[in-house]
Parts: sequence; C-alpha cells; structure tokens
Amino acid sequence: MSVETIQKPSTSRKIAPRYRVLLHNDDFNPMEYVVQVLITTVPNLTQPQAVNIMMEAHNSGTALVITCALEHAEFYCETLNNHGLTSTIEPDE
Ligand code: NFA
Repeated sequence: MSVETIQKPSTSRKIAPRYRVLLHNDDFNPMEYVVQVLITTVPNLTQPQAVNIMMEAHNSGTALVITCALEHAEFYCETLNNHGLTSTIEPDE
C-alpha cells in the first residue's frame, strides 16, 4: 500500500516581518510643524490622521505612526528624526 504526500503550494515563500514606527512627544516642536513633517514623510497620510497621531503623542507620550516592512520603517524613522522629531522602531507583536 502506498502513501502519497500532498504538497501544499508556496509555503516556503517568506512574509516580511513588520515593524511599528512610534512618534514620541517632546517639549519644543510646534504642533503644526509635527503635523507637517508627518504628512510629508509618510505616504498617503491625511492631515486629520497626522493631527490624531500628533495629539496622541502629545497627550500620552507616544503614538503609532505606521506599521510596515523594516526598510520602510527605518527610512520613515530616520526622516522624522532628521527633521528634529523623536521616533523609534519596534517589532509588530
Ligand atoms: N508637545 C509639543 C508641543 O506642545 C507637540 C508635539 C506633539 C511634539 C507630538 C512632538 C510630538 N508643542
């Protein structure tokens, strides 16, 4: 009696791990400037979304900016920090 192995398709294809970009509050950057830097740095971020992120960081200390692949997360984090903001990256879950 023979037993055939059924191969599942594409199980070896890797899924890129995702990372969170966090914005941290500070005492010197003006709110409008933070919103502008967020809008110009993060693709497809609307002004109301940028305001919400800024206000969450302002009120609670940190806010989630975006969750994405590591190379994009590093680029957004560096860009935010190069404009005087404070942001960090952490693994998603
Ligand atoms: N806390 C800053 C202020 O009161 C605004 C700010 C929000 C800065 C979020 C950085 C991040 N002007």
